[in-house]
Amino acid sequence: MIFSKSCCPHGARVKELFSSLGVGYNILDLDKLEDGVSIQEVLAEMTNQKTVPNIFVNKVHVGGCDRTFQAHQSGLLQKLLKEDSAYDYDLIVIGGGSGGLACAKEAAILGKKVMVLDFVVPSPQGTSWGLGGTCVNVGCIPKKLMHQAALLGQALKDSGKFGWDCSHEVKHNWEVMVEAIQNYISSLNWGYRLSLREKAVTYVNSYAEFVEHHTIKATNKKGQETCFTAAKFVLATGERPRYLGIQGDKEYCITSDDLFSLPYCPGKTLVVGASYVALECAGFLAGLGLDVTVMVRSVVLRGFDQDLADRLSAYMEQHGVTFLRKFVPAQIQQLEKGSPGKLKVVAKSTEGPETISGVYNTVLLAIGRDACTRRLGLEKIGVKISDKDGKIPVNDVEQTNVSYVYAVGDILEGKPELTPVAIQAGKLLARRLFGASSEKCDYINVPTTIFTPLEYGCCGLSEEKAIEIHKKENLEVFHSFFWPLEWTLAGRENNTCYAKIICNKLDHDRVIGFHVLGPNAGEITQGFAVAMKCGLTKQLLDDTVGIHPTCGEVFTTLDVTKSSGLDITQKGC
Ligand code: FAD
Ligand code: NA7
Repeated sequence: MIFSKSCCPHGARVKELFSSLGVGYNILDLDKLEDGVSIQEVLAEMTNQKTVPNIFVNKVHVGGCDRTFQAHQSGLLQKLLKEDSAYDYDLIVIGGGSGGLACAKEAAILGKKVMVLDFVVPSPQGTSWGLGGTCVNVGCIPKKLMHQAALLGQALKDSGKFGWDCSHEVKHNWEVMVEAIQNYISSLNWGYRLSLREKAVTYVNSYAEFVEHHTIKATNKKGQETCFTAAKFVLATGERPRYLGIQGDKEYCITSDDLFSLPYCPGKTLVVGASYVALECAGFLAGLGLDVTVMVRSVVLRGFDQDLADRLSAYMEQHGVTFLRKFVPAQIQQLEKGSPGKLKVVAKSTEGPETISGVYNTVLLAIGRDACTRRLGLEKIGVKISDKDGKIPVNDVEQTNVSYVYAVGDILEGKPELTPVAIQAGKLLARRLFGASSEKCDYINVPTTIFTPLEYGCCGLSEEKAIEIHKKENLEVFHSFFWPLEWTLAGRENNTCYAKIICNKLDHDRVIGFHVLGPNAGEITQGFAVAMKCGLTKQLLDDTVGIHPTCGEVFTTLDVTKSSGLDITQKGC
């Protein structure tokens, strides 16, 4: 099927090519049709190609004139012409993490022939892992379990007041914790393989890169190469930790890729970076009793509500974590080898000539993550990536600028980097591609929680962002401290846990920002995120009867506005 225009010389070349191959074709000259312009618009939407000729063979979009000739040269066109499915697979997914697996499984459920390739390039420290991607192996799962280990330590401290006799020495054993966590992760890796097999998804443990249109080369651990073709591709390759690019960093520092399987206790640790991965790791390491310092380049938790970020870092500081603000490492030197060894870190101020140095057993870099898109051969097929950070721009149906290539998860430009987002996007993409669905992934009001010693849950806008979008005079902010009942008896501090909502006065006091700092913030935030999706207003919160005694009930009784300046400190219980 050739969509062209009567005067188009490229269309004429394609016609000649098909004639020379003895292939019959249909042609639609859009300039001769009344609705030609709208057909061209629809084609542009479907294929991301605005120009003609626009060629389809056996329902598969081939592209324009050049692409058709390239396909002819590579033999792909002949394959496409021969049979309905000229490709080895209907769908190849590159990356077996949260987004990739969800997409692959859903496509297989919808009856498609699917392949997933997943390959973990070992970290500079040599750490690698199994199927499942970041979340399962080196992200959410081990992180939350280590957070739990730290919370149990806190619970042990509290338990005396509840009558438990814990007077004998209680010690934490890093090796036991790591072994248990790694065993659990292995069971998840196995479960993923099994579920792919059950759904007849072909899993290949190889590194994938494009070599030409519709074709990837898969290279396994032994260096053996195999090529596979597919009608459609989904990129879900995720991100890997960034390094500082200074002397000694790759040699001596670890990242979150190494921490969760570290075979020895890291000891006195410097965490570089102040975003959520940094604070979470610093939080549980301190909770396990280690001496922890966080080196902050500018602000804590950039992009999050700074009011909550400050309260959170103040709490961590009061609970033993040292914050070195406005410093960046300049040099890392090894003083002693060992498990752990000793490292000297020289750091320079971001505000002046001052330098400082410190000795640590471990330096953990948590300074951001780079999208794994630069070694995928995307330039060979013309998929655009951002020059700045390698992220992939997609339209609202996760389609890249190359019509048969889609992308989901952490590699997307401007989207939240969270497991449930990647899963939702992957699943819905498969349903749109291969099912009857047109449902798109909703990236608005995605809730999240930072699992620091005092958890921080949020949904919607930070106060700063809300002011930027809606202007301060159109907002009402309600806030309150709260004192979890469990903390009272345990003698833990009042006026620390905090709740805040931001309401849009111009829209029925709609809740556009939800923030909570306290125990189980993730559990609390999840439910309120549903309410926000349903259009939660301040009135609806006031009309809701709370559950007593819980932390979440504070949101049903918020009556102090920030603008009133009234004191929110609590005097008693
Ligand atoms: P990934 O899960 O990273 O999967 C990508 C896979 O593709 C990897 O296995 C990779 O090795 C593979 N791959 C890459 N290139 C190729 C190639 N060329 N060929 C074959 N395979 C390839 N999110 C939350 O929602 N909650 C949390 O609590 C949370 N905690 C986190 C804690 C940490 C320390 C980190 C680092 C992340 C955390 N995240 C959390 C984020 C979450 O892990 C990611 O958002 C999620 O894993 C992204 O999924 P993905 O499918 O985009 O990529
Ligand atoms: P982020 O969210 O990109 O944050 C990076 C942090 O590291 C942030 O505090 C940065 O400070 C700091 N940073 C960045 N570069 C440096 C250098 N060179 N020196 C010192 N400090 C630096 O990364 P995360 O790893 O926390 O999380 C990335 C995603 O992974 C996240 O969205 C999760 O979904 C999982 P800045 O504020 O820029 O000054």
